[in-house]
Amino acid sequence: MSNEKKYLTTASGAPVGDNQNSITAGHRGPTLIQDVHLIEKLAHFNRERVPERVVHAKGAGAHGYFQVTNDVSKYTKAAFLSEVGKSTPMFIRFSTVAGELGSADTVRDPRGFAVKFYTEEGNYDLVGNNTPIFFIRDAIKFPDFIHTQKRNPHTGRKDPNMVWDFWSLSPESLHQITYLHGDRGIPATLRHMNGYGSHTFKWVNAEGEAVFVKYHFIAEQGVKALDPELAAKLAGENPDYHTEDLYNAIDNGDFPEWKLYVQIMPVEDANTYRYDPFDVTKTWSRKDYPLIEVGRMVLDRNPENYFAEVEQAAFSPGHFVPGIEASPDKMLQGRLFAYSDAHRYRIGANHEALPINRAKSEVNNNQRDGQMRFDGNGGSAINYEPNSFNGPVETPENKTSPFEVSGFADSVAYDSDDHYSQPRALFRDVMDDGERTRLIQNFVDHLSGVDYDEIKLRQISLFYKVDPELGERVAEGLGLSVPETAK
Ligand code: HDE
Repeated sequence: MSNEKKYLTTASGAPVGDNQNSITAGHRGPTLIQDVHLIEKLAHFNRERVPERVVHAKGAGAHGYFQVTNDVSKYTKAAFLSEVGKSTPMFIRFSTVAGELGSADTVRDPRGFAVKFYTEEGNYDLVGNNTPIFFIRDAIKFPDFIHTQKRNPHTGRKDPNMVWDFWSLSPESLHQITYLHGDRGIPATLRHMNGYGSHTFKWVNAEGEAVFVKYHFIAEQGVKALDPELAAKLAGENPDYHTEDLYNAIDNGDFPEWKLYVQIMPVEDANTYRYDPFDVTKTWSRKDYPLIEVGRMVLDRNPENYFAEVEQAAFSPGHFVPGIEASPDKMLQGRLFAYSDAHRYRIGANHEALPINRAKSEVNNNQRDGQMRFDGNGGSAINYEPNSFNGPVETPENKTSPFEVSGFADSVAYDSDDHYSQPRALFRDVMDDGERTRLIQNFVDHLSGVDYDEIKLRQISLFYKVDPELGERVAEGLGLSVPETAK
């Protein structure tokens, strides 16, 4: 604690004479409206909350650095990846998905894994999860999907009927729900889980040559699950268990670390690969596209102020830097709009100027004014382009790389509906007997909350298509039989 004496003031800096007693007319008279200190305190208090994130509302953040450990400059011209040993400051926010601010950390849910790299070419945001895939693969379904994860509009309570009605009618969700109901669905801590970009992105090198990439952050601490019973107990006793663990680890100098790898796919493979590489419900086999090391991410500093740094952090998948670009993944495309739109609504038109979001490289543009413009607003500089007054100009070498498109504008479904082979491989080849048994129990526990056999049987039929053993064992656990139509 600093021992320098500080004095209370109003928000406008005037010294406060009495912070214990409102000003009243006489000893027992009514409070006077001229007690501007009282009025200011109560009025600001009413305005302390900004809208919470509509998803990923509960989160924990930390500062750190990213250091390049392998030369990937033949794939990307991104400056922060340009040489081994180069270090870039970053900020990460971990989060759950469905719960409101203040909800429990230790729930079965994907975890947000949002990284902001403050690079010399502006901020690069990699806004992923701790799962390499997602439930759906077209942005147009996202509001519907999230409605089923939130509260029933009639009862105001979470409702497994909505969750499983949607999932049993959306077979593309099978891979992610199998992953989610396995051991990785409730991480032991935020330190003991991997992170993924999930989508396919594009890297472009200095010669303009492109490749497709998928990102993998592999925890140096290893991956550990939390026992579901302990998780439920902690959800009641300490809803901030994961947040507390991360803070204490960093405070104690036990800095968590992840190795970043990428899978690289040549552009020409995209048309022939056995899975649509832009379908975020599918992974790329590491046998086909092995992991290539890129660097290491170390978290070594806790936020000073939770609201200023964690609540106001604004990540967007649209924050690219030269050498890193979007792929046609329809979920990614939708997110390119949604995130900054959410921030404009939540924390204002000038959210990028907030300290936690401000680029550490020079920001020059003609965006002016708007609420809370506290950063000088461009000073006396002109605010248009082209101009004759030496204003900032474009740099054509940083144009997005051109790519070919074909066909008609249309509402197009994905070509493939093989939603079974990848969860099958997860169930048969990745999980051992113990995890398979825990998976089936977790499915049975979750589906037991559903009131309609029609929904349960539809989901059992999908599990049966993944693997007859999975379908049979979940049906048995629910006291039902696999429908003949599924066999
Ligand atoms: Fe998000 N997502 N998302 N999401 N998401 C948000 O942004 C959205 C998706 C993820 O710590 C929102 O600031 C759409 C996939 C993380 O601040 C919102 C779609 C993945 C975070 C939003 C998706 C994510 C968010 C909520 C379907 C993993 C927290 C408020 C196209 C690859 C970031 C906000 C943080 C937050 C939109 C799907 C991860 C509403 C439209 C897939 C980690 O903008």
